[in-house]
Amino acid sequence: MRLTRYFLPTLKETPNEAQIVSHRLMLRAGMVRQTSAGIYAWLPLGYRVLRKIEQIVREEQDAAGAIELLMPTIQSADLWRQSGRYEDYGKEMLRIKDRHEREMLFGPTAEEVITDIFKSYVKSYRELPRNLYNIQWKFRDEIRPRFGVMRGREFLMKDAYSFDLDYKGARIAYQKMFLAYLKTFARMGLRAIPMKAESGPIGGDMSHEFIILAETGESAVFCDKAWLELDVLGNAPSYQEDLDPFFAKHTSIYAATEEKHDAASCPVPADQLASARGIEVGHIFHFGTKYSKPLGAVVAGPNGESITLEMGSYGIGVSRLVAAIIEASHDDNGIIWPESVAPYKVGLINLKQGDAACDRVCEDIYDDLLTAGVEVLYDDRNERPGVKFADMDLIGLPWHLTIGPRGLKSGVVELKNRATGEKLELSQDAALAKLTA
Ligand code: 5CA
Repeated sequence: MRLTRYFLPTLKETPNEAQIVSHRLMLRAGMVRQTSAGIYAWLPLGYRVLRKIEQIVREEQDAAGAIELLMPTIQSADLWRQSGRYEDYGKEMLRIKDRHEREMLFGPTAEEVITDIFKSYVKSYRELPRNLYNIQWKFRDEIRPRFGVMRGREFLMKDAYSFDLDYKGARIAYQKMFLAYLKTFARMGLRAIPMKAESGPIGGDMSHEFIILAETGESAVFCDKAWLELDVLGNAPSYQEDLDPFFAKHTSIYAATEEKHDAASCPVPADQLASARGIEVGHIFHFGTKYSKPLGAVVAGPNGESITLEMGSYGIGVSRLVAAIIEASHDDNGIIWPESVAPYKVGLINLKQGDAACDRVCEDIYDDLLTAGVEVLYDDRNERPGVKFADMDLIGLPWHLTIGPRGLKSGVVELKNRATGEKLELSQDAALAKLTA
């Protein structure tokens, strides 16, 4: 993409409504624009990152055996009356009436809808287990939307729902998602710690929040310092294996959210306990028959008996992750994208637009990168080098390839690694080889 034809409205000034670094950087890097309180338009650069994150989430859900579908954003109030949650959900639910005065709502989550779909088709234990997920916009009328997309009112969530015949099966489904979450967040360069958590309005008896430690996190969390060094996926099992040992290991190292932590009964000695703030990027729940029972989701068992389905649900805050990754990976100059979610891999900087040699080399490199399938953003603007460097650091692409008249005279271009700051002077061919490897 050529910057002169792109839509990248970067800001020099720090917007004063933004209180945390990820929100400031997302606004400055032209990634999102607030259109109403807690509701954001995703501008082109931000949307690319959102889609990359969504794709990693999708691949790991698929690998764990979950099946993707798509449910609507607008739901009928009737189903929520059947589960008993319509009144309980309170003001966080955005309630809507259609032209026939029918009560509808913008879904804050989808346990009722998926249970209703599943029970309409699945009648026998032979069709179990199943795990169905979708990646869809949710709406929660948060009393205090803040920190940009970190706590929005409209946000993108991956929500998966497992259906099993008994507790044993449901536990395996839960463990699969537990492992899938650790893999998902690791691919984004994040260390997410699973912490014992309250299950809140979703309900249930077993629940873990996946938390990224960050000073700006909304909740206080406590964990054994062992978590900070643990090679989480070092000996990760495959999904076909017995996941009990892996699950037991990772749930035995202490980690709890504030609501679950009790200083008096905490098994970890004070000098081994890390107390920090955290961002919740995922939350998994086992809740048994909480929804299947009132909604009548039953199957025929091996002897023809009627069995109420065991369920769990598994959420990931896809849009929140964009901000969480920035909280975990930035410096004073801007964002530092891990390569797996970067909007473009390479930023190509022409230091002297209009100079015949610089233009020619840049055009050649740009074409070669595109041909090799490398995502590249070419700064072909007629701007001062300082402006170009500052913008490129701000938007945080992993590699910056700079072409200037002085370097060209000695046959070199400069390749900078955004994360380490390391700069290499290389021949054009060597730089290309490194970026296309
Ligand atoms: N039905 C369950 C799991 S499918 C559920 O709704 N879980 S949840 O309430 O914990 O939400 C799942 C994830 O969505 C959270 O872990 C969080 O990362 C994200 N999330 C929740 N509320 C918001 C919000 N207001 N803004 C951005 N992300 C949010």
